[in-house]
Amino acid sequence: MRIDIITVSPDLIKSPFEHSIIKRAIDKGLVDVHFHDLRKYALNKYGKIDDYQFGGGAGMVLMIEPIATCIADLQDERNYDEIIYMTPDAKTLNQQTANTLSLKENIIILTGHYKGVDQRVRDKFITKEISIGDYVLSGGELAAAVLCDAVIRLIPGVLGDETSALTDSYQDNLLSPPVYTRPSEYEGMKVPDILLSGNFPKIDEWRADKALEHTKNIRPDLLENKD
Ligand code: 6GU
Repeated sequence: MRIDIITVSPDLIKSPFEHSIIKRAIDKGLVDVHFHDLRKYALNKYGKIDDYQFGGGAGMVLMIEPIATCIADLQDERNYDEIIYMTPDAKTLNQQTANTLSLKENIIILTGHYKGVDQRVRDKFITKEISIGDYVLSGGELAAAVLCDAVIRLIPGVLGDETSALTDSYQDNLLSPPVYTRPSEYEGMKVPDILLSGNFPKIDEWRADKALEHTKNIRPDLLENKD
């Protein structure tokens, strides 16, 4: 998979790609991530990429021409399956979306800033808009990093069996059951007997019960979408 990220702050977004599972995925050649500084596509030598909004109001808006030029340059090289815009005024990211995106070959991610991008960018180029939650960040860069992490770890070969994504919370619209490790007793707090029993069918049943109970308590909305 190849991911091209178009941003006004490449430095803000690079560091998560230099660590842990994502770095390993890049080193193994399972994903190729490229950063494109929007300012390099500026209209003039002063690096102009934004302007005041028509109709008045505070905040700068990213202009269409630099973004159009950057996307055109990328599309000259290859076809893209999705051109994604990170913005708080969109549907929120969930595991299903991450699963779907992890199967794509080439994607572009455009991150917003200031007041966002000229609506015509969205109308002309964007195939998918994603928010990461109901709160506002100062830019889409961290949101893009979150999306990339959620997607990249699902690419076949990135996680080993021991950390299989299939047992993740959310994979089946359930939150995870509790987990324990040694010691089996800490200051009178005991690990549930069932987990020490060696009875694996019973342990699976216990975990399924706990996952359901936890989900009912914390996120009952998830159960409404569950078949
Ligand atoms: Cl994608 N961008 C910004 N700026 N804020 C957000 C977001 C995205 N998702 C949640 N909040």
